Amino acid sequence: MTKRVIRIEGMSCGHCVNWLSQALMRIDGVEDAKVDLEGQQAKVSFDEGRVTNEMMSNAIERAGYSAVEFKDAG
Ligand SMILES: [Cu+2]
Repeated sequence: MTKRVIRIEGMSCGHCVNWLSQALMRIDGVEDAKVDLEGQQAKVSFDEGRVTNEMMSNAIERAGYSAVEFKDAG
């Protein structure tokens, strides 16, 4: 399982957190998504063989936010 931290722009409240975490969890191969409003980021655990940064970025965009940076989180 790969963990990556995604820096997000556009979240403003708890609804954004729930909405975005659902959008990430709906991706096939995503195991867990912890969205942090204060830190404006999401920590996602996923199967690297099935999920790409582009897929996550697209899901984030479709939910109404922007993915501005991806960092490996070990
Ligand atoms: Cu909101």
